[in-house]
Amino acid sequence: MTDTKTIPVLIPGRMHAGTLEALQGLFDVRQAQGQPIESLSESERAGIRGVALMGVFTAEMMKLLPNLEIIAHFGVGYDGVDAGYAAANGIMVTNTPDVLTDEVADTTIGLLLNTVRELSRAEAYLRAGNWEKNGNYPLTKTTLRGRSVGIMGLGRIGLAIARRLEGFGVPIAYYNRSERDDVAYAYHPDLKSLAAAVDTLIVAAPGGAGTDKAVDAAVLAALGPDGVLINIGRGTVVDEDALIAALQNGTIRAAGLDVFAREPHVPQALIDLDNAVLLPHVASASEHTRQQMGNLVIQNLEAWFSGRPPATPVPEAVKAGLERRG
Ligand code: 8YV
Repeated sequence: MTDTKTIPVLIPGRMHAGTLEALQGLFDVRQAQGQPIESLSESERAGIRGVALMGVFTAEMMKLLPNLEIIAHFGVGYDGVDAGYAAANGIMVTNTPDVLTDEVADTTIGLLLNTVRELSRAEAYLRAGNWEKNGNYPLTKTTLRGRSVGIMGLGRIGLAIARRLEGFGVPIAYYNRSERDDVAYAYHPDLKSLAAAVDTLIVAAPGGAGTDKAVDAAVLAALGPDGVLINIGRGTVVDEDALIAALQNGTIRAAGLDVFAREPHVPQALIDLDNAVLLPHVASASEHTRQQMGNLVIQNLEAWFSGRPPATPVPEAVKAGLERRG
C-alpha cells in the first residue's frame, strides 16, 4: 500500500464531516476554510496534488494549482467543476454516481406524493391544532391517481425513479439526449412535446450549459393547468422566474422542489406560495448515503495516488484517456 500521508490534498470549502476526518488520516489535508485559493502561499499552492470538494471548482482555480492531478468531487452532479478544462489539462475528475441513486429516487417519490397530497401542509394543520378546532383537513385537489408522468433525464437516477413509479401504476414517458434501447417508456426527443403529453414532469437532469433554463415558460405552459413539476436535478435546469409566475397565475398547479437556482437562497416569492413544496437539497442527505459518497471520494483519491484507475472517473476524463496517473 502506497503511503499517501505526505500528499497534500486541498479541501477548499465545506466537506462531509466523516469524510473530512478520514481524509485527514490518509493525506496531508490543507483546508482553505472557505478562503479563496489565492490566500494560500505560492509554494503551498504548488504543493497541492489533489482536491476534494463539494460544489464549485473553476478553470481559474485549477490554474492556481500548477501540480494538481485529481479533483475528487463529492456528489454525482459535477456541473460546478470545469471538467472540460480539467480533461484538456490532464487533471482527473471523479464524482460519486450509483451510491446515491436509490436514496435520491426514494426522496423523489416522497416529494412527488407530498406535493400532490399536501402532506407537509396537512401535518402543519394538525400541529397548529386545526384538526380539533376546525375539523378535517380539506380534500386535496391533486392526487397521483390518473396522472401520467414524464421524466426529463433518464440516466441512473431517472431510471430508478421510473422503476419505482411503475409500482404506482402511472404511465411513464421520458425526454433524454438520446433514446434508450433498454426501456419501453415512450420517448420524446423534445422536452416541450414531453410536457404536452403528460401532466407531471420530474426533472432528473444534470445542470450545466446544456440544460440551463430548459424548463422555461413554454414548457410550463405545455404542462398545463393540472401540471405538477418536481425538480431533484439542478435548480439551473428550471427558469425559476418563469416557474414562480406559472405557480402564481395557475399556468401549472403545483411544484415540489429540492434544488434551486442560487442555493441556499430560495426566492421569497416561492416561499410565499401555498402550491410549492420546498426542500433544502436533501435528496441524498442521509447519514448512510453521504457516508457511501464519502467512501467513494476517498477510494478515488487513494486509487489515483497508488497508480490504480479511480473507480468513478467522469466521462470527460475517460474520453481524454486519463485512466490513471502518469
Ligand atoms: C450533493 C447532489 O452532493 O450528488 C449531487 O449531485 O446534488 C448532492 O448529493 C450534495 O449537496 C453535496 O454537495
